[in-house]
Amino acid sequence: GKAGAVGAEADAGMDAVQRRLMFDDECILVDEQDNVIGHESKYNCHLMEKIESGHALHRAFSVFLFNSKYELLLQQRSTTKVTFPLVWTNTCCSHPLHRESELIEENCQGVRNAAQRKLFDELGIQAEDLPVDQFIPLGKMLYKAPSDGKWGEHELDYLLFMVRDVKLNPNPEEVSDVKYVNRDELKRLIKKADDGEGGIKLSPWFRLVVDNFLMGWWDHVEQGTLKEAADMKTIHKL
Ligand code: DMA
Ligand code: MN
Repeated sequence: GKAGAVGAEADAGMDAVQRRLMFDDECILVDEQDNVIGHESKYNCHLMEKIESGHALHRAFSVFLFNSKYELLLQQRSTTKVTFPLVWTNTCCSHPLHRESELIEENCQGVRNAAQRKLFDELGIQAEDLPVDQFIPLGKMLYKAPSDGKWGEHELDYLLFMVRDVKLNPNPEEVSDVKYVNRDELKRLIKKADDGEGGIKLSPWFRLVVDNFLMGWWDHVEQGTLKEAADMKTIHKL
């Protein structure tokens, strides 16, 4: 049909690396209680049309990595990302895939394995620099966010924290820039984004974490009490 033709035309401009991920990555479909109900290509999971029909909710994760000065590592997404290009966001985000090692639910093992995989793919951090047992899962949030007309997100997002000094080697296919921020620097960045200054944009999911959880959890980062803040039972619908 006509819509299909327009869609195919739009896809013709898609970066080859990102296109491959869109079709190779098989995301985990969940219900609103985070029960696995199936799987679907990354491509289909991020089509606004599918999202609006309620058939694209999938499992995701967002990593917040702090250094030993308790600064948070941010990344700016590359210009070639299909969803949310060039926005500033938390350290690393992606999806556990529908494969045995990333479906393990006990102690969030599958999501931890996926996080280790993507921190290497996106930021070049070696797996031995990121022991999976050192990720601290703090919470789960459910959110929906449009990117542009065609693409968007509808995710059940596991929020993982880690405090660790690492060596970075960002992959330009994924990441256009990185920086560590302290709380004041983050507040300034948020103000710039709010004022539309310098073209700075923040991702909608990072903004939700900032507005609902981040400063309280940052206290726990500094006090070494992150585990006390964890609540993996509640699913925060934002
Ligand atoms: C998807 O991230 C996950 C969240 C929490 C937005 P992404 O678009 O960066 O996924 P990928 O890195 O797999 O393209
Ligand atoms: Mn997603």
